[in-house]
Amino acid sequence: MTQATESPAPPRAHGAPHDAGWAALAGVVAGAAGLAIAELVAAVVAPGASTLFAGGAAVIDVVPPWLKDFAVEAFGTNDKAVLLGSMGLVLALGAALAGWLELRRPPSGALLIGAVGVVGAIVAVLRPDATPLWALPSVVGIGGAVLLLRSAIARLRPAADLRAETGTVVDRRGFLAVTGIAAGVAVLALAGSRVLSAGSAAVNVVREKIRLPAARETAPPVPAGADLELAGLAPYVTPNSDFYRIDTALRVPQLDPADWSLEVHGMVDEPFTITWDELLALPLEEHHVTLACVSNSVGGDLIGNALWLGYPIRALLERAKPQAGADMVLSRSDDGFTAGTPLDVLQDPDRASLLAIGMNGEPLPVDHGFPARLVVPGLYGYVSATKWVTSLKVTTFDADQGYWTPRGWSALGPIKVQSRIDVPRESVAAGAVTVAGVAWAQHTGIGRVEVRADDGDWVTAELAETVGSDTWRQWRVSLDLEAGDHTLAVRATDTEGLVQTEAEAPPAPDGATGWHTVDVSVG
Ligand SMILES: Nc1nc2c(c(=O)[nH]1)N[C@H]1C(S)=C(S)[C@@H](COP(=O)(O)O)O[C@H]1N2
Ligand SMILES: [Mo]
Repeated sequence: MTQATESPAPPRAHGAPHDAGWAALAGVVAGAAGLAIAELVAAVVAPGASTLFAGGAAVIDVVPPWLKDFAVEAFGTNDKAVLLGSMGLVLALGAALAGWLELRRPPSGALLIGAVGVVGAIVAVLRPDATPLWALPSVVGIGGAVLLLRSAIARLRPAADLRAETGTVVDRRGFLAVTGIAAGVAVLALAGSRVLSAGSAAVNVVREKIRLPAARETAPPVPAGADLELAGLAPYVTPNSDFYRIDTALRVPQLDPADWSLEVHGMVDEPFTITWDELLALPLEEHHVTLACVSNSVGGDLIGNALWLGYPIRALLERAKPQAGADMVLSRSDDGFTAGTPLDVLQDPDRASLLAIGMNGEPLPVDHGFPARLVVPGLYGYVSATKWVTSLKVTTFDADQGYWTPRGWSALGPIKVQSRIDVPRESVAAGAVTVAGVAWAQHTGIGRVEVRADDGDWVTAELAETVGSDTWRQWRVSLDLEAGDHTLAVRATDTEGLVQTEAEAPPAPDGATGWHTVDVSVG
């Protein structure tokens, strides 16, 4: 024998580097099994209580306005998928680290995973709609992950010790078996939770069966000239499937109208609760209203126009009889979201503020607040448009705050006059170029839209028809453009003469300002 083959393997106190990789893998598999078990328990106990969703919801709640702004701007309505994806990545890295730690220094890996479980349980119990039972998914799931991890790594460790003495690996098979079982648990638990939560699809079945009553007061028909029907120009009425969606709900509330009710209470003489059937029996109204998000950046698309069917909030308040001193209505969603709306705006007889149940001729889509939401012309959604609404509390701005106010957004959110160029967006042929878009100043109305190329003179655009001041308005103008690069700019003026400001402001705290510009190459 040669010298080389005779020398024993160098002694190792801990797992070989090779085992570190296996340990990390076991960490990830055990972690995945734990989260899947938590999903399964949550599907039985309370869907919102899953470690992932409660954790994600908590992250959303603590996100500062600039980050929310950034997320909405960068990912638009995919912001939730991005959030869950990044959480998954962080958790996977943490679980891999836990596996490695457990091999090096037991039980530190198990403690790390356990800590995640404790945080998950605390965060779930602190959700606005939680009960103490909401701790269960994290406790059971992460408990399972800890057991699986300890059991798997324990089988790697003797192997490492033995190798130090003999150079052989003995329990790789046991390790693989435990890790395989953990992977199986993950898959089965996830599948089980999917099957159980398929019950939530039931709300779609209920929704499909609903036939909404006709409005007592129907909306005026949309004038033929309201929609210029140009390719690339946002249609006057936004189809439900294209309507922007913004909310803090990682899991959309699944409310059966049979169990839904709206409580009107607080500083009122006659508090009452109204059920779905009672609401449907009331004289309903239809109104076209353009909803806009405060997070919309200049030129952005977090805005849409729909025909809403509902009952006037004003009438609900009349019945409840607000007391002197009240100046706000705090509306609350089933998922805990709240909006603070000035009481006088909701009582205004000339403003069509609705408790809406219909959107463009169908029941509200689940994502847009089924079975009932608020729609208030002229205010950004975050201070008015509560979806899945279950409570209206008459109160004061001193005593209560809507969800976004302590997070850095203004307590009051009137929509600012704005305009957007939809066409052209890139390149056009030289000559007469049609420039078109939308402009909005809800509840005041658009009086004029002007467009200019580069530093040229402002040219007044032709305004399309509109059903009224509560919706956006399309506009169009023909500009003579020579070949070359040009910057088009638009500015709107409301019917009271207020000109859209050129001063640029970000969405936070009360809505973006500035002129929308588009760079086009003309050839
Ligand atoms: N329950 C609930 N309602 C909510 C929100 C929310 O986060 N939760 N977001 C509000 C905001 S910020 C906006 S802009 C509108 C958007 O309504 P949409 O998703 O139907 O377009 O809903 C409002 N209602
Ligand atoms: Mo919003």
